Amino acid sequence: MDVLLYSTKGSNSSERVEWTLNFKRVPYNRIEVSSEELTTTYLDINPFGYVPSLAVGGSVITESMAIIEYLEERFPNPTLLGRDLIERAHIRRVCEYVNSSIHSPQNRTVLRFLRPELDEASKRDLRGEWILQCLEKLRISICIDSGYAVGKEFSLADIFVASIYKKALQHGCTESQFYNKHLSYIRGNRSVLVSEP
Ligand SMILES: N[C@@H](CCC(=O)N[C@@H](CS)C(=O)NCC(=O)O)C(=O)O
Repeated sequence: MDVLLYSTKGSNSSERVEWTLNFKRVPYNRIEVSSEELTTTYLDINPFGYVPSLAVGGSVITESMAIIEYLEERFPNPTLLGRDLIERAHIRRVCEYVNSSIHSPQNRTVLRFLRPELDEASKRDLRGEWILQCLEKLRISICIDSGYAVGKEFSLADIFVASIYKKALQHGCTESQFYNKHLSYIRGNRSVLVSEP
């Protein structure tokens, strides 16, 4: 089965999918989409103009959450969605918060539309501040039973949290002791470390 991942360098949503594919050891080819292609030819693949997209079995799946849920169901071992219903709900809660509440408002396209007056440096600062402010709220309800975000095993919650934290650092934010600790903890697991994009 051929799996193609459309991605761009530095894309946070694509990193989640890539990490999931690597962790589950699904072979795939990565196609780099240029910023020019994003607004032209790539619209034939994903009319939203966003990466990632996953081409598999003659279909194209878009939206990182939908892609990841597909991968979890298609390749259930090793699982990234916890061991019981409650754990799964908590993992999805964290993923949704990162995907919808943290990532979406700071998306480049959204800022370009809502804050066209800002220069690139100001947008970068704003994006970083927003991510860290939200992560601060998330902090109190994760890493309770272990160093992993939810429960005692590596899950999608860790992938979403670690990726968005690294994005804040790329925006020049001050490091957080809590999230540095989370990163070190998950990287202590070799399967996690070698699958990190
Ligand atoms: N909800 C989408 C968001 C995807 C998204 O925001 N992708 C960004 C990169 S991380 C993108 O393609 N941005 C292109 C642009 O803003 O022009 C998902 O989860 O897949």
